[in-house]
Amino acid sequence: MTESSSRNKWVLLLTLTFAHFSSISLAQDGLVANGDFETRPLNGFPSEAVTDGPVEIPSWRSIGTVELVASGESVGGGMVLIVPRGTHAVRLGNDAEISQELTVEKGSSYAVTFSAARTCAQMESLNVSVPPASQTVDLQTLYNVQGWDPYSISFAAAEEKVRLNFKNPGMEDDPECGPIIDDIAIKKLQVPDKPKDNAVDNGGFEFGPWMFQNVSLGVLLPTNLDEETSPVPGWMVESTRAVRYIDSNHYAVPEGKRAVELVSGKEGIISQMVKTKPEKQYSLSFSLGHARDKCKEPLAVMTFAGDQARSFHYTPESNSTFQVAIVNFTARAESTRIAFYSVYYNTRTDDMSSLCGPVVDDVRVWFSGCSRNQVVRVWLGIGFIFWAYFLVLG
Ligand SMILES: *[C@@H]1O[C@H](CO)[C@@H](O)[C@H](O)[C@H]1NC(C)=O
Ligand SMILES: *[C@@H]1O[C@H](CO)[C@@H](O)[C@H](O)[C@H]1NC(C)=O
Ligand SMILES: *[C@@H]1O[C@H](CO)[C@@H](O)[C@H](O)[C@H]1NC(C)=O
Ligand SMILES: *[C@@H]1O[C@H](CO)[C@@H](O)[C@H](O)[C@H]1NC(C)=O
Ligand SMILES: [Ca+2]
Repeated sequence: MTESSSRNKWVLLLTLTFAHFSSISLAQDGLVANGDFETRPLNGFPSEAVTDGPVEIPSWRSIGTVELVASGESVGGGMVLIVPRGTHAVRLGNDAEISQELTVEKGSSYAVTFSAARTCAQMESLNVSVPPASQTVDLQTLYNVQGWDPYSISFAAAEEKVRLNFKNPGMEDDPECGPIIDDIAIKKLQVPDKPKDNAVDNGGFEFGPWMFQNVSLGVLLPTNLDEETSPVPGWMVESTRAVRYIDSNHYAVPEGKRAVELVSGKEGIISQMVKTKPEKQYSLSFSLGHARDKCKEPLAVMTFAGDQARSFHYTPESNSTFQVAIVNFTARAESTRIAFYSVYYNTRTDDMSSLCGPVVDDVRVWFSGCSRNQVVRVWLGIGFIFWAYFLVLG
């Protein structure tokens, strides 16, 4: 008795110690170490001009020309640098890269959120990698007039120690060009519960990447083409441009706290493969909304499901910011692709250039083939139980 209880104590102590250590070392949701580049380097920020020579960026390892830049600085051509948030950010020169090792949970998936701006008019891109996974994020399109945007990509952790790497693959003539990055955060992705009455995973978009409370630009989701490691579990972004992940702190969201805004016309498609039975009838419903971000109407969404392709125009009742759209379709296979894109290329009425579009949320697919018969069967069943109960009591 005493022996086993003292052993239990040891087990408890060991467990607590282990939990303590693992909670210290595992990457927490939110900014990574010095993810906002505001930690002062040992020999000061370059803008303070205390010393010459290379500046070590705390918590990061860099290769090539990686510069800490400050807001208000200007580069060649009199262009003023844009620093997404706070005072400092980094600029990656030709072929330069910056990386940080993270301790993560092996087998889990993570989303990385970062802010990026391009400096020159040329095409700029970023290669974001957590080897062996890598993704090139195109910075050519300006999605809003502020000149920068938060983006998110995701990876599945194959090891406990992974290296998060940002590289500028570009080779521009002007060495002062190259993307600026800032505000790098990580979030462990939860696996959403499989809903019973809905074949769509994460249909309300509530599971997704880290979003900064203070940032009102949403988070752009670039093409991922891989449902397994999407920053918005279950969903894929197809086609060449991004869609915007939005929060209810800054946008009108039909359901819960998160939704997507289709900001890239036909070039930003969000889709999911749902399990179906061939030749059966299903219904797809979703909320079609306006983000209340001064987006100029008309707004419309093209919807694909099984044998159906239909467009819906945003025409809400009275003062609602969304409406519910329904498509009935017949499945043709064991899985059916459902997909959405914006029919129009919309911009905001105030600046005429920030990209915006219709909001999609609360996506549901359910078997509707013989709903009437099912209802009758349920009532017959209840009646039978009722009578059986009486017979037993009697
Ligand atoms: C991105 O970087 C990773 C790691 O450095 C590399 O393996 C991958 O080939 C690069 N991808 C592109 C498109 O340059
Ligand atoms: C939000 O902004 C305020 C003031 O600009 C700042 O003090 C605060 O740290 C920011 N919060 C986050 C979560 O970034
Ligand atoms: C519309 O808004 C008005 C005033 O805000 C409110 O009184 C009314 O109930 C709303 N109507 C609907 C249908 O929500
Ligand atoms: C979809 O099918 C249901 C019956 O399963 C029917 O009640 C409904 O009117 C149909 N909706 C549309 C838009 O065709
Ligand atoms: Ca939602």
